Amino acid sequence: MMQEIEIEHFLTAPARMTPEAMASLAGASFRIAERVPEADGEAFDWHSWYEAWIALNKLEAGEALPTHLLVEAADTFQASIPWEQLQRAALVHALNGAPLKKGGPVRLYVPDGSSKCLNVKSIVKLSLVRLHEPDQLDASYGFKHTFTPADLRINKPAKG
Ligand SMILES: Nc1nc2c(c(=O)[nH]1)N[C@H]1C(S)=C(S)[C@@H](COP(=O)(O)O)O[C@H]1N2
Ligand SMILES: [Mo]
Repeated sequence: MMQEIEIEHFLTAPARMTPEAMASLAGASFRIAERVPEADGEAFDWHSWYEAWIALNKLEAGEALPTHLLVEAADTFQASIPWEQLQRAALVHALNGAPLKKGGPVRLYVPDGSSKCLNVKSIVKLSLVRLHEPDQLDASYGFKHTFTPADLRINKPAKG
């Protein structure tokens, strides 16, 4: 079964889309090498997708404008990207007409991004958010800290 990407926007209910559905909503596909020479695969433009998605959800572009895109990957890597850095961003969804084997179901490239580390692979969730705290405004990335209930019990200081 085709893997779905979770999509959240601060004004809508969470939704899910396959890479194919996202690409067809965005319209035109192009070779990612046109924007990132060393990269390979078929991509669609982030803003083409976003504008079509806004229309589909009957949102008014102005009031729906996010400040950041939060990207979460299958390996718990995640990135928070300021909207202005997404100018030429694109999502790779296929390689030679087939779903991505490596870095799939979709991989983000951010040619205008402040770091190559923002090129998140194996995306499972995209959240379109509004962030306002000064310490949240810059781009950031890294592995999410995840603690199981068992870890928390072990790490809890002993009473005494
Ligand atoms: N899912 C996921 N995406 C990721 C990473 C990761 O660890 N997991 N590393 C990031 C970092 S730190 C870099 S520098 C680039 C490396 O991309 P490359 O393997 O195409 O060189 O991928 C980014 N995307
Ligand atoms: Mo990196």
